Amino acid sequence: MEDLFAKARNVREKIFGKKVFLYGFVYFTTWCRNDCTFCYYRKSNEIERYRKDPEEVFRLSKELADSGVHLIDLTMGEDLRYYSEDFNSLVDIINQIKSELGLPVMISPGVLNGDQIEKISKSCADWYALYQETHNKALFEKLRINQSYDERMRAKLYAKEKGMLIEEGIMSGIGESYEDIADSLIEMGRVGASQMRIMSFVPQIGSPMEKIKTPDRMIELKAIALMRIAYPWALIPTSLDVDGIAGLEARLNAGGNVVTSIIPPRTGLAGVAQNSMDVDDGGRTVEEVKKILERIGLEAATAQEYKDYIGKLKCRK
Ligand code: SAM
Ligand code: MD0
Ligand code: SF4
Repeated sequence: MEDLFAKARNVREKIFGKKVFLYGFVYFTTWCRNDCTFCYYRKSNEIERYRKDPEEVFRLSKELADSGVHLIDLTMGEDLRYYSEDFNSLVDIINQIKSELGLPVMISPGVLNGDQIEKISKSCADWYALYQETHNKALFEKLRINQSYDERMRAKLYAKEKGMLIEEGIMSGIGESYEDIADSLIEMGRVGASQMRIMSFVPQIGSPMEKIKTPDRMIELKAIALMRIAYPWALIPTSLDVDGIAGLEARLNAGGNVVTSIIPPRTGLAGVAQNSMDVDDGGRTVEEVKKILERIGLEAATAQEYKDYIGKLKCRK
């Protein structure tokens, strides 16, 4: 395993040197029309929810930008309020972040239709993140119940056709086989994902998968290393949303190069897989991440270096 991780770090070093990118995470509405079996925010779960207004979304994004992140990831449950207003306020907020903060934007809105994707791509959002979770269709149907595998895939491919970069992702510990993971690694390349991720499943209180055990982290780490070796140029997240700040070092040592799910403390914002871990005590901040980067001989890139890199990714599509 150590040889595998060392090889992955070596491949990363050739392309990215010591530089690591940092993403701010703004989960701006936790209302959702779907019932994904693995998710805390599924509509059947009786939990406290919030919906942040546009002024607050901007204020939180600015706080993240000021703290030094390189991108703002605007994430939402499939909140019907946004569908009914045809995503106008999301488009406004993307424009405001791009023009006033000067940072690239990722949106993670769930499945959108063609018109909605066109509208968002015209707003110049850089990334569309939409994870299949698995590329085994039978398993997908058990997890994302009453959702269409093909529709989800089509949305992602259409966003790419419209000029956006796309992120694809899977989970480990959801009933997949090793062969399924291998298929997914191939598929993530085939669909043309510029960013690709794996996250270990974390059981959620009140959900149908509450009693399923969280998987051995070695599966996630091996998959990170294999993605790095197979796709040297890829952006590969090391998410703070699975094991918090304590899990960062191992994921970076496996070859990841983007720290995601940086969340400003004490603002009422939640994570997804870990809705509160390390949030309010300031564990998921640029400051804490930089301490770890320094300890293992890596460093945060600059915002300009990030923009230059995604410029190159757009050309290689
Ligand atoms: N609602 C949108 C959607 O589902 O595409 C946007 C949210 S999306 C970023 C949430 C992602 O977090 C899921 O696609 C899944 O990969 C991950 N996730 C959700 N619940 C999780 C859990 N319990 N454990 C690990 N990852 C989880
Ligand atoms: C993360 N909590 O990066 C976020 C989320 C959505 N694009 C990403 C899963 O871990
Ligand atoms: Fe909704 Fe996304 Fe959670 Fe599924 S994963 S229930 S679509 S927030």
